[in-house]
Amino acid sequence: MAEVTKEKVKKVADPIAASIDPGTQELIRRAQELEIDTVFDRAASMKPCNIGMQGICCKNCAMGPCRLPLPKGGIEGEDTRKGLCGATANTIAARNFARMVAAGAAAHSDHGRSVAEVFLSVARKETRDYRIKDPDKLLAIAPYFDVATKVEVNGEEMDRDIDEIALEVAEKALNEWGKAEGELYYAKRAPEPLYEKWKKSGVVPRNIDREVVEIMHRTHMGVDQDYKNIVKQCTRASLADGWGGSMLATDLQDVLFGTPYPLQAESNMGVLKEDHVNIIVHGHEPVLSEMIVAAAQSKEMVAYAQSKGAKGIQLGGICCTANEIFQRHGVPQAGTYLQQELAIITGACDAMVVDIQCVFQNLANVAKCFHTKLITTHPIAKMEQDNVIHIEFDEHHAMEDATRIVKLAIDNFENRGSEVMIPQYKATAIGGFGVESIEYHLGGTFRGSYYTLNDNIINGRIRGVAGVVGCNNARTRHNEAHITVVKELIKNDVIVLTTGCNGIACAMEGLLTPETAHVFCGPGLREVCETVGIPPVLHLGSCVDNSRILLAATEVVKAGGPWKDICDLPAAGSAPEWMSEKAISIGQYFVSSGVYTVFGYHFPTVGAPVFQEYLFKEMERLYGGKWDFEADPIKHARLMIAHIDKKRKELGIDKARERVLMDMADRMKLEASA
Ligand code: BF8
Repeated sequence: MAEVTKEKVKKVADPIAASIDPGTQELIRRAQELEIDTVFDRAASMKPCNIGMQGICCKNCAMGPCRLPLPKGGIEGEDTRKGLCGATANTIAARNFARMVAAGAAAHSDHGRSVAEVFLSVARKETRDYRIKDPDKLLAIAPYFDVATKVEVNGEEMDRDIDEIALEVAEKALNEWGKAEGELYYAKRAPEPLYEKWKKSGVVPRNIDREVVEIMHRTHMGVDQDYKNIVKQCTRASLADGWGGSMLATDLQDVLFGTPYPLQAESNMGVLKEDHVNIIVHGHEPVLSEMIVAAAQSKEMVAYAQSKGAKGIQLGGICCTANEIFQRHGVPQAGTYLQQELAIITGACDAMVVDIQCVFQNLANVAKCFHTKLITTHPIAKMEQDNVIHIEFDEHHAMEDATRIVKLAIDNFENRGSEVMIPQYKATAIGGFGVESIEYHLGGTFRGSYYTLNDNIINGRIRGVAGVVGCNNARTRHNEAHITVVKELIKNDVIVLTTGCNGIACAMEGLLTPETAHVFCGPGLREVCETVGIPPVLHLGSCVDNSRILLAATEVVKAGGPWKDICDLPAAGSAPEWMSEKAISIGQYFVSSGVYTVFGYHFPTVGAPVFQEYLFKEMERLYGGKWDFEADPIKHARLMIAHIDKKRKELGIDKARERVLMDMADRMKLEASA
């Protein structure tokens, strides 16, 4: 078996050192028994390039690559390193960093564009397979596009026709990618002081595509050679992602597929069932996965599966598609980014359907060793291996495509080999939180507002708010930093908002349940969670849904308190195991929105200390947020807590917190002296 891959693997991974999850460890071991290499083994046998990872290799022209390693013992005096053209280490690292922002912003925003195109088809009634599921959300976002929701008829104000509103919003939304004049509509959703800072610095995005293109131009050989000016464009492009492409993706997905509200599901590979047809949906755009869910749940397909000897159809998600179908339908998450090959190694995956982003090409090699049908669906994301089936997904006949894919999986059930090994690990998880549901949960229909959250931040029961997000990285132990950072935060009364693979990691670990509050939280956060009935770790969706974190922070600002802007809040961001260029774009828009943001694993600018200092210190003067890096997860969380405490002190709410933390002995002393 697997002769293709067997030869190449020099070393194999130690399963225990590779992941904290026992199910993942079992499957790594299983793959090794079958002599099929996985990302964990490849990480053990191939080391990263030390110069490239420090951001100081320039390959932007054919005179290079120019490599500018740091001198042994560091830089004393002037940094004289330069490439053939004279580009300094700062310029090279800034260009590389900027290109990561551009790629990340492009990925999120192109995803958003696809959703906007489907939305326009729906508004034009060109497809019957999708429809507007949440008209209230449409009415809520329409004003941001200057689209009227009321009309005057005979002097009376009436509700405007919803189809008309949809069409106007769809056209204006799609225009955000390439409009010739003006600025992004959503920039004004930010708190006013933040918008004013962007305006003053000249970084309000003009349109989404232009900001990405401009990074590519500026970082071409011989253009922008001032790292501060390059970072300025990083900010503008990243804002076009966070407050543009990603936010539009989230909003339009909510309009089309429904705004998530809390629901319960399960997480980890144990959700697969030996006696069911198992279909893994992997990638990012819910435009595909929504239809697969609908097809797999249809009576006809279930009956067809039963006619082939299966008890039913089990869907499972990997990566952000997992988050999308989890938050809207309660479809279980099979695993994170690093578990994608392992889903096939179970031997129980009848089909894996992928679209865009975070998909390993090695899936095709692993699928060759099993009966699994690997199906690509997106015109921009194909694979060269000949065992991969391409079924192009089109919104005009989406249900037909989805049914074809599900049928293919069902027909493949009988080809399953006898060697099925599904690790029996899974955890219950509550997901589906968002700006709207947090408001509802904390205030109910009677008093739905962010007031309760603000009140508890001010009185210190909630010490602060953290957004912990992002990928896995095969260079670090799978899920270890994610879980350690989150546990340390909630232990110290910091409520966590999670998305992406961190959200799946937390779900697998059982942290997305209200009961977690009792076991892992500090006393203040526990009290709030138990009173309101929410988990201390709130799952807000996929990586494009980091826009929900921006909007939740904006709601906290708007609901009132001693703060005026996001940067004043006792809040911090984190990506403990990042790997994707999208993570860099997210980090940059968090920082440019005023959030202190800590990355784990390593930072891709360490080879250019002056440029890094600019990101880590000086950026704070512009927007109130800054980057930081700490690989050790406990120290990482403590940096975030220290920042939160600093903000509490600046706001004058540190005293309130001390009062809350008094133990019983202190209280008795007080009572005795009264
Ligand atoms: O967009 S967290 S590994 S799945 S990049 Fe990819 Fe990272 Fe996972 Fe989603 Ni986000």
